[in-house]
Amino acid sequence: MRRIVRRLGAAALTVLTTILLVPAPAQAAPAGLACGSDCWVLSKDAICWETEQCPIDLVIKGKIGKGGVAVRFWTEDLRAQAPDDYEPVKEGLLELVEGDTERSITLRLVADGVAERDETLRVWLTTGLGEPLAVTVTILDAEKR
Ligand SMILES: [Ca+2]
Repeated sequence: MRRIVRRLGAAALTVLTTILLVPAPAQAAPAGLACGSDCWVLSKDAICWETEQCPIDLVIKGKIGKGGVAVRFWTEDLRAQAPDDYEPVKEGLLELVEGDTERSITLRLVADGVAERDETLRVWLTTGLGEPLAVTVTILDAEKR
């Protein structure tokens, strides 16, 4: 009897250890921006070469209402600095219309011809519903290419 209890204890400990050691999935679920009562704009972080324009892809899940939804967006410097590394956006506007499933926002990056570290900036999006959505954009230095 005692052996069974001990074995059960060991099994329980193994299960517990597994639960504790398996890390929570970081960014497994894409971040979402509410665009209606049954509508979400999903996005992933973007990575682009500095010599390119940088598309930020948005996927729309659910239903956009008849009047459409205005998504306002703006950029924020992180290590990347506007306007040296990219063209800043202060008041961007993307109008989602009924039936949209995929849209994108394009950032213009600035190639400087100088070797530097990869740099990041942030793009904020809001519909005025719920929390704004932050997308991180990584700019890869083309001199390392
Ligand atoms: Ca560069």
